[in-house]
Amino acid sequence: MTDRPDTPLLDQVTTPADLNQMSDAQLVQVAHELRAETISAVSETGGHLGAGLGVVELTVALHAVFDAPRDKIIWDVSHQCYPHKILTGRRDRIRTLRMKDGLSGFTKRSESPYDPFGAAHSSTSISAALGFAVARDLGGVCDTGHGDAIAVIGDGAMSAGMAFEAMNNAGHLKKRLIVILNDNEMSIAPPVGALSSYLSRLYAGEPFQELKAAAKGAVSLLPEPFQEGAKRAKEMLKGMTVGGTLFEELGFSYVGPIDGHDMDQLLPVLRTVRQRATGPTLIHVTTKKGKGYAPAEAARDGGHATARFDLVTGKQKKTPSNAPSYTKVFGDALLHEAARDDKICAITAAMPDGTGLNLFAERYPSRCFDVGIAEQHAVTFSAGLAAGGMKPFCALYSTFLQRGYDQVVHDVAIQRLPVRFAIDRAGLVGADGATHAGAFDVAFLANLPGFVVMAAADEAELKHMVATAAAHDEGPIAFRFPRGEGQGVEMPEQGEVLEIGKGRIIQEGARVAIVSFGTRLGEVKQAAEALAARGITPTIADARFAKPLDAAMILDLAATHEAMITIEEGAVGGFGSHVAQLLADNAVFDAGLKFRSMVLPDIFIDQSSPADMYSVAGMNAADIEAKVLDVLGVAQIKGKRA
Ligand SMILES: Cc1ncc(C[n+]2csc(CCOP(=O)(O)OP(=O)(O)O)c2C)c(N)n1
Repeated sequence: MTDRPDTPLLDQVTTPADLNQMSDAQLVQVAHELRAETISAVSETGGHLGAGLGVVELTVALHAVFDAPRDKIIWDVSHQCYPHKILTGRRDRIRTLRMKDGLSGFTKRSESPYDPFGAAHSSTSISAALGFAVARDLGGVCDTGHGDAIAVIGDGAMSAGMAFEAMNNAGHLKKRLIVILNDNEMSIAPPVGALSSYLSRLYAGEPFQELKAAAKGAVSLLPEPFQEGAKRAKEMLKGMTVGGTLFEELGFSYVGPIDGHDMDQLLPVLRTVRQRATGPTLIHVTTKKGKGYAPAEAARDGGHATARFDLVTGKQKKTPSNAPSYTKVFGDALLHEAARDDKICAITAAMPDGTGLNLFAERYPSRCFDVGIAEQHAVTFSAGLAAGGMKPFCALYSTFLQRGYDQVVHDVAIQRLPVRFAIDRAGLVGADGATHAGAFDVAFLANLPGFVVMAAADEAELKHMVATAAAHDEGPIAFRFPRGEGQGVEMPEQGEVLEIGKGRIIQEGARVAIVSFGTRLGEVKQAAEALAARGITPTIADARFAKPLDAAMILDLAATHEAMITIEEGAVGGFGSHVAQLLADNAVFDAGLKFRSMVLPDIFIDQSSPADMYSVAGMNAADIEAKVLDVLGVAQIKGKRA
């Protein structure tokens, strides 16, 4: 392990309490070593790099000044928590980040008492911290005791509605609560929106902390050396009108902006706030994403997320792929449709690259909208666009669409507005774990009257579904596709408009019909090959639609087979449940059809490779084969013979 960094001081830190004994100069050195250790670990594991590097000094300062786990440090999104994990007793496992049975890439209550609140979706930290603050004041009992509640939230996450809802409530409740706004002028992509411009204005030019604090009487929250300047500024300001910051208007004391890489600013400000804060206080810290690692600093996204990489060159170690990613296929297919129809527009919630809309944004900037981390708004904005005569494609990850669910029901479905939902990362996603699994969208969309819900079985099917969605003006329509590469199938020149509610037969067989919804079809085909060796040829169908179901096809298969198995990359309540309902309603079970539905198990599956997660879920080819044998009673007979 010779290429591990030399970290003599960090080696002495096993819990944050060890930092309390250190001088400020030593804390600077610890930060330096912590940065090196973080870079070294992520070069081995891959993961979120840039955000963590940006908060190294802040992490050390917070743990040196506050008393976790009694004080609750709540990291928003928590993709920046690796340095925090290293300081809080998890350094020995830091090189297992995001791996099976390893550390989660996010904070997780079950992992450590130093993670008082789990996250991964953004903008929840202020609400959670306020909850802790109120619980503390009402005498709530917490294993780790009660102290300060501190939310650390990025400028990107701060733009979401939830953050404002929480500040609105916090300003009203007036509880002691500390919010640290980590402003690196980056989201994953460059941040968008009026709040982002506002924050930039807050520190354009003058020594803002002195003026604003003076104007609002927050001088006492500044450490001594700053106070002098602030008093002078106050004198200067007499007779002038200075508006409060937005945060002050919401009832927070505002301190900042301060340089989040300068311990000489961080430590005294945090100490003073700790000593003197009475109500909600916001400390505005400016940082640089990817700080201290040149390749991350230079990257377009500040090194937001990375594969494993070479420490010296920064070059990422990715396995080359043969097929295009589903995301890329979607992005290209939408471009194709948009070239033919100028009413098509695209909406992303802060993920232009992740959703493949980056190309669309370049080609048709006036028809592409990055609305910031604001899924609820993205959905209703799309509904408005549809009502106004446009053809909006609202491109969200399955897991983030969850946040816009009422908008899907209330604004889109009830009004039967033709919003096209492109649902990426549908199914299990691997290293990001349970928080990012796209497990529920089929269940929560297919039960909505008038919704069309499709799943692509491969990348060619995805292209057809984009064309189908573009052509569908009668109401809402959604298509889902997984993370990762396609199957390598031949791509059609032009997407074909599919008949709504019509599945397709992939293979004619006998005795058992496997009806697949989505990309498990590949595993089903593999299972069929293995079954052929046993003389069993299942019929295979690709349902394409969970809503409306191809009732004729399914009932026909039920009538001509002794058993039926459905499979989908989703939780119970989705495609298989709708098929079961159809069969029950048509008295098919009365006639003795054997029916099994393969869905994700009723657990949240921890991070691992997607293939391994699917094996935990029992959804790989071998599991499908076993299910067929089981439903046909073959396994038992074999067992009896043995
Ligand atoms: C609800 C939700 N939508 C989208 C995301 C994807 N996402 C993860 S981090 C991130 C950017 C966060 O930016 P910021 O808060 O400024 O933190 P930074 O990464 O710049 O430190 C986004 C959009 C998410 N985690 N949660």
